[in-house]
Amino acid sequence: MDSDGDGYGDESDEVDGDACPTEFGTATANNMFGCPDADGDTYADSDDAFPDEATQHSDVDGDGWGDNDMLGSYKPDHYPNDPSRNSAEGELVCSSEEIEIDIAMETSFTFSCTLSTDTESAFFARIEWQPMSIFISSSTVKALTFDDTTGKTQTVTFSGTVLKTGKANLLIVTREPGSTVPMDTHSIKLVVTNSTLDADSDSAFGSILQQGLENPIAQAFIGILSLALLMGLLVMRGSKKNKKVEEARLLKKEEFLRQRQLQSQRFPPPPPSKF
Ligand SMILES: [Ca+2]
Ligand SMILES: [Ca+2]
Ligand SMILES: [Ca+2]
Ligand SMILES: [Ca+2]
Repeated sequence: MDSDGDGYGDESDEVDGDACPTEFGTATANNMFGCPDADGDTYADSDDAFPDEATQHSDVDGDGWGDNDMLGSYKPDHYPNDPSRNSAEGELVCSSEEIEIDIAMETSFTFSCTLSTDTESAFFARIEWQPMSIFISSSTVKALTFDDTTGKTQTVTFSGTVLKTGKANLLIVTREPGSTVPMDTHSIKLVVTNSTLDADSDSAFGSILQQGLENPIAQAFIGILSLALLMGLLVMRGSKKNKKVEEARLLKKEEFLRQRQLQSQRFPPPPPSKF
């Protein structure tokens, strides 16, 4: 009898017996013939520490990382019997702690980072730095493979182009894909200046001005200057007013003369006497 029709007989004690006689299943590993196996890795879902990950089925130390540490497997545990360690471990050392750039002389910069590991099994590593508005990088991620042929130390080189002056902290992070915890990090201080702007002399002028303004003699001088300016303005306004009065007076005079002329035309003077 094969009630669930998966090819395994209902008698579980016999050859090819179905360990799950009422459930259709394809599992074969660990004598769990005929039980459901969602990820198809031959391990029954009930016997699979990672029922949806085909590359892993056991986790002996129970830290959530799989015992299969082959390259490309899901969350490979490089320390399968140590619950406190799991992903590959390494130390990152970069060529610079601080990079200073005078944007007037150059805009590009490079640095290198070396990852050293003592993890025995093969693994992938990513070395990444975060792009920021102060620069553009030619490549932000370097992918490395560590295996028997590569040795335990590898170096990558990064390059970037700065876009403006300022300061930034470049954070370089290395991690094994799938791991949320970085293997190691390194930070580089990036200081970008521009010597053609001559920021120092500007600030020197500013401080002289500031000192001058705080000097009592200078303050008195500024006071007198302000007063003189005010008086000058008042005088200008006064002469403008006088000019207006003068114009009005002349207009009045003209009008008076015109009126007198009209009057003399209307009443001409008597002709001169013959005597
Ligand atoms: Ca079955
Ligand atoms: Ca499975
Ligand atoms: Ca699995
Ligand atoms: Ca472990």
